[in-house]
Amino acid sequence: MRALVRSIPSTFADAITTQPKSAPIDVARARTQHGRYVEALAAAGAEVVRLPADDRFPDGCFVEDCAIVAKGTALITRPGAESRRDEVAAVRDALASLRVEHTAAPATLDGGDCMRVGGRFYVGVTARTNEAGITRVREVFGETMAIPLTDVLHLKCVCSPIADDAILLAEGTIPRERFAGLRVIDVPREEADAANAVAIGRTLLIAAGCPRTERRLRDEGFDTIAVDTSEIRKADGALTCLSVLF
Ligand code: CIR
Repeated sequence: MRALVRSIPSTFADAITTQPKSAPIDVARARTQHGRYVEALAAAGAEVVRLPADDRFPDGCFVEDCAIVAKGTALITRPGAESRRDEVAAVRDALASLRVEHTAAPATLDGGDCMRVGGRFYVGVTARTNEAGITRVREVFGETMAIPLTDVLHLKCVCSPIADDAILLAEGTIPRERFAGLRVIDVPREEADAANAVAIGRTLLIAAGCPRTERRLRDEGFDTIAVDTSEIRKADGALTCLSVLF
């Protein structure tokens, strides 16, 4: 498994965010945390492919939003935030060994809204991803379930796949019936950050500071690596958004 990542630009403090600006982003600290994230990917067994930062794109390290990869195909997205649209070019080039598909206006689509669990696709309808974006996912990958969301940036802020038939889901967010047929592992409200995990085989990168979820996942037979992304969270980022697995 390869993991595409992109370094943190020196303009990262200008990234889009809904967090209070009272605690400004410390770019050096974000870079240190990103470095540890990359180390964790490698420790979990991924071969890391790193794109250089581009200062024109403060949000460019969030590569997940630029491409959805499955079944040997990379669907290049059309990010919902206009300032992020041109981030996709470098990601497209990095994935050129796959079959490449594109997304055109009026569709908007962020990879953070797309969750693949085994062969199933769930896509959040959010401020970033519209119905035409979901139609595009369906055209390229087949059956896709739309999940309307409010008050959430991306679908994968509150849930993420950990196996071909199992997901983590933050308590009190999406009704679990939406995921009929899957094993749903609840993440307690006070550890909601842990709902966004990166699965590399049976190893999970999970947010640091979530001991209950970590214990639960170990009991389920997973290995876990806790990763601190406190500085990256100030730009509304989490763990999945920092890589594209292919
Ligand atoms: C944005 O608002 O687009 C970035 N600041 C955060 C993107 C996070 N991406 C993700 O969760 N997939």
